[in-house]
Amino acid sequence: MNSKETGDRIKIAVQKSGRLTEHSMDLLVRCGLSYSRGKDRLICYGENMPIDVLLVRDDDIPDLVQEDVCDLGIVGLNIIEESALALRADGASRLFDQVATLDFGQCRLSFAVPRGTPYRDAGSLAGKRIATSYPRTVSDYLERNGVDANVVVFSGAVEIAPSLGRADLICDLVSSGETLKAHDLQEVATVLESRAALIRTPVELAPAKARWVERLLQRIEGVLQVKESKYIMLHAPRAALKEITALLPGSEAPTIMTLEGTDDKVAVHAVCRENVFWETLEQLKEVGASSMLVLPVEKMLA
Ligand code: PRT
Ligand code: ZN
Repeated sequence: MNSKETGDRIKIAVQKSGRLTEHSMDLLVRCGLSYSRGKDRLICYGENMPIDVLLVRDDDIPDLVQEDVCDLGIVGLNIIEESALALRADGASRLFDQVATLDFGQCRLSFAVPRGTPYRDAGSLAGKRIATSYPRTVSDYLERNGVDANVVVFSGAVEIAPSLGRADLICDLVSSGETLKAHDLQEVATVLESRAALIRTPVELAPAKARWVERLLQRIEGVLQVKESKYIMLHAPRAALKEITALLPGSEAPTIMTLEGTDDKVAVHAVCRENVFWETLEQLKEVGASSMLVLPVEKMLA
């Protein structure tokens, strides 16, 4: 086991309890991390890698990374953008680096008006009271569009602001749109498309730590690629090779092997970086492929 001297270990800030928690921990486990939880349940100690996970509120993650309390953090782009604007406004000389976007936590920060309220473009926001938990991102959007409006800060339950008479419209996170619908609100414009992302400290890491961060980043990239990837094997007439390889979704340079005892047929093996659907197999069959096998990919390292 690695030493648990905190200085040598990588600290990753992850949301303690919320929409990103399970996905974030699952990602780290897929990267090979096994861990035990500390007594206070606020730290997960990596057992097979020098990596510990600090469980915190998502809003605190950018600051923890920017201040180099944590080396890495997993948090939504919505929070990253709001924090970056705050840090810049405070004159911070260094932010944090965004090193990867991840495949969970997808949502968008959108304006929504009470159903039936006319809305044409950003100009329609002029003079309006806008309730939001993202005041800096919204103000920045208004400024970029040359619109003057009043931003009213709500820390939660933003969607009830119009019915309480506290705002004319809202700017909040939307994923399925059900919450807006339930409050008779209509999405009219998107300010930011968001998903979870990995950020890292602006401070240079000690070489041993830097190597582990690099390894982790490579593994994350592998995990993201693997989810959609398939390994396909088939037999193909040599004459149809061009057509067949063109049909393989997202594959680079397939391996072509001769088949014992035939001159006109070859075996094709390829990694497809996209899902392989029945329709693709049917099209492959039409141009002469046979003996097709599609297998899931478990791990991938470029
Ligand atoms: O306690 P802590 O501060 O850590 O958690 P939190 O309550 O601030 O965050 P949490 O767990 O709700 O969300 C964490 C992150 O998940 C957000 O910062 C986003 O990056 C991402 N995310 C993805 C979402 C949503 N989808 C989402 N739908 N965050 C919030 N919502 C809310 C939204 O605010 C609205 O109330 O869900 C409602 C809308 O959902 P739909 O499906 O009805 O449109
Ligand atoms: Zn939060």
